[in-house]
Amino acid sequence: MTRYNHKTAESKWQQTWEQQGCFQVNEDSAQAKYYVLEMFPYPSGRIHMGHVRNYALGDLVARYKRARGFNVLHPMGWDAFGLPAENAAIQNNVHPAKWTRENIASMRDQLKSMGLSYDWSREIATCDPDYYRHEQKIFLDFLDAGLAYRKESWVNWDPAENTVLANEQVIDGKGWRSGVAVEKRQLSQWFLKITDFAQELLDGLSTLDRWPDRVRLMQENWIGRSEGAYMRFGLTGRDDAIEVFTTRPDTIFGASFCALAANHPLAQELAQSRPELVEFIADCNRLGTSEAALETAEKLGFDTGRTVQHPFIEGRELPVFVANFVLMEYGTGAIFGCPAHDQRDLDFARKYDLDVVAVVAPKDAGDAFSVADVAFTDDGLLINSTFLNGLDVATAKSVIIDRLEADGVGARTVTYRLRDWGVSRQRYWGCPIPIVHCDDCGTVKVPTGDLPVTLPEDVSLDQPGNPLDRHPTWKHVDCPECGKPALRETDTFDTFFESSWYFARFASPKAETAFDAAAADYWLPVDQYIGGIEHAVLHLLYSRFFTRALKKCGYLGISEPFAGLLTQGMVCHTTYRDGDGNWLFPDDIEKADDGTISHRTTGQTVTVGRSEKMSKSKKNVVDPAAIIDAYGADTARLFMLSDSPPERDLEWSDAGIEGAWRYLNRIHRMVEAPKVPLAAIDTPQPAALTEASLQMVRLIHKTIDAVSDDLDRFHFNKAVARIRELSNATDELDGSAVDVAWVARSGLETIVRLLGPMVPHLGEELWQLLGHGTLLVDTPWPEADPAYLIDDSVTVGVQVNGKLRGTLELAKDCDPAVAEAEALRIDNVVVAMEGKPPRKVIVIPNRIINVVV
Ligand code: ANZ
Ligand code: ZN
Repeated sequence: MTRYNHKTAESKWQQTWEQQGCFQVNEDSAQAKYYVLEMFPYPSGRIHMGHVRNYALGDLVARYKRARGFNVLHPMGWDAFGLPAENAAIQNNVHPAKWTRENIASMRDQLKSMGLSYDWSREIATCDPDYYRHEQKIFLDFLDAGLAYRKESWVNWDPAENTVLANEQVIDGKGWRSGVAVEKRQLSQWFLKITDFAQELLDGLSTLDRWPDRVRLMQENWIGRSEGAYMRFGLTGRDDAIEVFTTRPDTIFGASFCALAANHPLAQELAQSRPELVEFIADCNRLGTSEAALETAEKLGFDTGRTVQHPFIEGRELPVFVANFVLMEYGTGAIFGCPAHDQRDLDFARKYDLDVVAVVAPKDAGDAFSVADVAFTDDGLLINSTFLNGLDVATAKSVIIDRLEADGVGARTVTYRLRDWGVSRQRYWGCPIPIVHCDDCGTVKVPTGDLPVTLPEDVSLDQPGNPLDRHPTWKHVDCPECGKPALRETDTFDTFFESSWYFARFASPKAETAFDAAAADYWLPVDQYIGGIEHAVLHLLYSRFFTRALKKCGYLGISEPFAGLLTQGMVCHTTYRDGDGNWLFPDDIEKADDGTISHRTTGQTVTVGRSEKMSKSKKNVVDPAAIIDAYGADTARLFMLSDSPPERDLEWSDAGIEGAWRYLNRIHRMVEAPKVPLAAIDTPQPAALTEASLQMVRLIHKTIDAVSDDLDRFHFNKAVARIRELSNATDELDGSAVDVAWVARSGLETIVRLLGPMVPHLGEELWQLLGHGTLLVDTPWPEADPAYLIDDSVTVGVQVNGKLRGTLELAKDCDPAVAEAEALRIDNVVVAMEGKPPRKVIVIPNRIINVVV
């Protein structure tokens, strides 16, 4: 008996698949398509366990669907622009392009060692001019369609990375990568009009029934639709007014102040005569523009000394503040505050000693209701509000808005939290924005014939600021319109630009235009997208927007890019620290027999921390390459699938890997050296089976049925468990009867076919050992015969010449021939027949069997 050698077997089958072009696909209108996509990786240099999990999941889906007869598109590529390449360039003095290319090459090798069923002929790298030239054209088309524009705006500035960040990239007031507090700056930036699609993006969520609810809810919150009203408050002593946006116009009679954003035009105007206000505004601008930053900061206001008139209370004046918690980018950049019914306003009112008048009271509280430290934000009945008194909140809202509209001081409106997407980045390693700035002609589009605008190779990245701007010659060009000297746009696109359309490029990765229409029509949308929950908002929302924008520009015919979405959980591992608090690698740790854990080389005691997402910074990582080397890709893949459901976190354990490895070796042994003789290939099922064999046939069909169902629902861990049960039952078969031999082969073949999409190399190896000359990847998925899925069994009495001699457990409605055969095997029956042959056997299905001798 030879031990399964994963090293030779895995590379052998990888080569076979590649030579035979097994995973290269073309459009075929006669065959149903299925497009499986895993979120493409950033080429950081090496794959990590998160990648392994992601691709093991995707590959299982791809291979399963392929076995089920679909024409499966399963491509892979590289999200190759971005900051790490620039940082590496600075640290290691290597060009970002070279660094990226080399990383791609080694990661491609690693992915290939996993035996993933990619159509490598479709590989793309977003840093390739052949990719980004299409993106430049798309941008110019967006400009023509009014979906891109340039605007002076306040931006989130990351002082560590020297670049602008999108709101989505500011987390708790800090840069998503740098972790440094974000500042506000005013810059001229390119924006994409995602807000044009706010309602569509919201409505579209309800059609995505194969997306996790959690992701849909996150997108809904991000889009943040609010129904409310605009309302004008006339400035005392002036002709103009402050316009506010409110979702609670019903609380107008409780208004006790108005507040402006720091960058509101009126605040700016008033600051001209108030130096302290200039300072206050500057303080506000040091905070990021993100809501999170504002939420956590102390609420501060500056009393401008100005007042506005209450629209419904004659002679009532409200003070006007500039406040750090009012966003310029939301609503109108101004609010009215009603302290009794908004906690933020209440805190503010207590701090600046403003009125707190309750105007909504709980149903049974009555007019005397008042608010102390906690704002009342629930539904109730209006009080202290003249014509609104006694109404509930919803009715009061609609009555007051009608009144605002009738009086011409306001209007019903809907606002969205979603902001337009600022795509300009002051970086080198990104796609150049194809624009020229001319003193005479303004912003001029680079003519399509001149695309792509490529990056210069000779750059210095070791100084702060934008390397393209510093480059001595690159930006100097003649204006495409008037021919005079002009300047290129030196910003590059946010790298989320590239990832917003790559999935569609995969349909026709070599097309001369961004998309070949026929190919895109055939392959899109992606049927199953798989990736991390960290992309729930940014990447997925941008891609949904892009798909709609591309449709509007005539590129694509669909609105939603991803019909199904699976968000995989993280791969976690216990953390360890030494006595000085330094993180330790799992490999640094030694476990004694009594369970104590110490440092392998120093012998120091080690503190065991909780299990967390594997991350380099905490060193709780296991290198996939080492695992694949020691145990094989199949073992790593099986472990990734078997321990928890895909959307949950997975706890890495050596025991788990060992368990997967042992199981695969056992299966190999079962096929290579079967305990019972196997029937020849393609032997038809014997007409009569013993009850034991029949039970086994039932188990086989039930396993096929259940595993198929599990795979359809992504219950991969359950599927693995069922295949293991079938393996146990098959391993227990005993004897050399014809039906046992038949059942043994059937069991093994079924196990191999069901395991194939999970452990494809071993699958091929075993398929061959079982005597097949075909490839397992080309073998259709097994079909469950419904006849064997019936579960109920019945107890049937067995008589000899009318006298009860025994009972049988039989499947309900089982074949009478089977019932008869079983009956004649019962010892008591054989004795009662006294060696005579049966003259007649009467089978009354599910009830009784009478043997007449
Ligand atoms: C008066 C009021 C009374 C409000 C009350 C709330 C409760 P959502 O639901 O998130 O859309 N607001 C409006 N514009 C703002 C801005 N630019 N910066 C900060 N806050 C702003 O929130 C809408 C509410 O947030 C609005 O309704 C407004 O305060 C405030 F008892 O108006 B409300
Ligand atoms: Zn010009």
